[in-house]
Amino acid sequence: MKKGISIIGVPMDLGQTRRGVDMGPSAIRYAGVSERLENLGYVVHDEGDIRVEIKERAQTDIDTNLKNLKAVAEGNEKLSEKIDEIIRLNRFPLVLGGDHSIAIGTLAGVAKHDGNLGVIWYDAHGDLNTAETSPSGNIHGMPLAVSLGIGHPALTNIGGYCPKVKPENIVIIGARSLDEGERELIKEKGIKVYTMHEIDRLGMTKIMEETIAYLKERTNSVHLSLDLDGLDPAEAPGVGTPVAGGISYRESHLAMEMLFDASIITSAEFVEINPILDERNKTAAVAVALMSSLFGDKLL
Ligand code: B3U
Ligand code: MN
Ligand code: MN
Repeated sequence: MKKGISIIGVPMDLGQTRRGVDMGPSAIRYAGVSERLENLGYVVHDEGDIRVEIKERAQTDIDTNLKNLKAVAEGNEKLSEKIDEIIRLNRFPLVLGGDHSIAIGTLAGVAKHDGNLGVIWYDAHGDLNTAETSPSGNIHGMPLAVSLGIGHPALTNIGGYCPKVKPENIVIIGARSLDEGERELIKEKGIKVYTMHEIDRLGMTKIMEETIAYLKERTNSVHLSLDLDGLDPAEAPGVGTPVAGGISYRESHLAMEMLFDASIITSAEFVEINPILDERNKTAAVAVALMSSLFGDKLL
């Protein structure tokens, strides 16, 4: 793994409707992210936050059902430029969300440097909706579709090119809430998905062995997009759309440790932490603990 890590906060709450997820970056910093990574021997550069419009000023666009489209697109454009700059400096981009709509900007910045990028989408949801299939109009339910080039052009063209990711280079882990249109897209595009059913049947060790082998075979760099609602709400309660029956804290640590051992991850983001809905910053602490495993913290 690269020795230099750049932390970028994205206080984005415009991709969904619950208040508080914009405070995620602050909560993760408070939980000690920089210190934890420095203690592992990394040089950590905290780049501060990307400027995102506040909800009170972000107007919902009239010609679309996509909520706050303009402001979400603007924030993501800035994020993609920042990510591009960090990769040019040969540092590892570690993005702190913010709602999951920020993956649009992260991937736009990262995929500019690798047209064959792999993606691990650790999430209860598929985030594969479009304006047509979305039950909510919330852009945080769409970033993976957008990265495949499917969706509103104001989003799919961020970074000045489209698409960002190939369907066969994506692995979704932890899915247990998929909308009808998302299921169809998964089948149509042949996206690899490990639902909770497969995790229960095969165990996390096998899931990660398969995921790593699959991505190693076809890609040279892999982005980890980790939505905290992939975990069980009992262990990560501070999320806007909790779904029961999720991945455990221990399974998640195991997954992160195996990713470190495989040395395939070249960028990462941790999203959807909502301190207002959290219990004493528990979910931010979980996120920092998982980051620490991803960057090589070992028990012995
Ligand atoms: N699939 C639903 C719900 C949802 C997606 N992502 C989250 N929730 N966090 C939607 O609105 O697209
Ligand atoms: Mn998500
Ligand atoms: Mn989710």
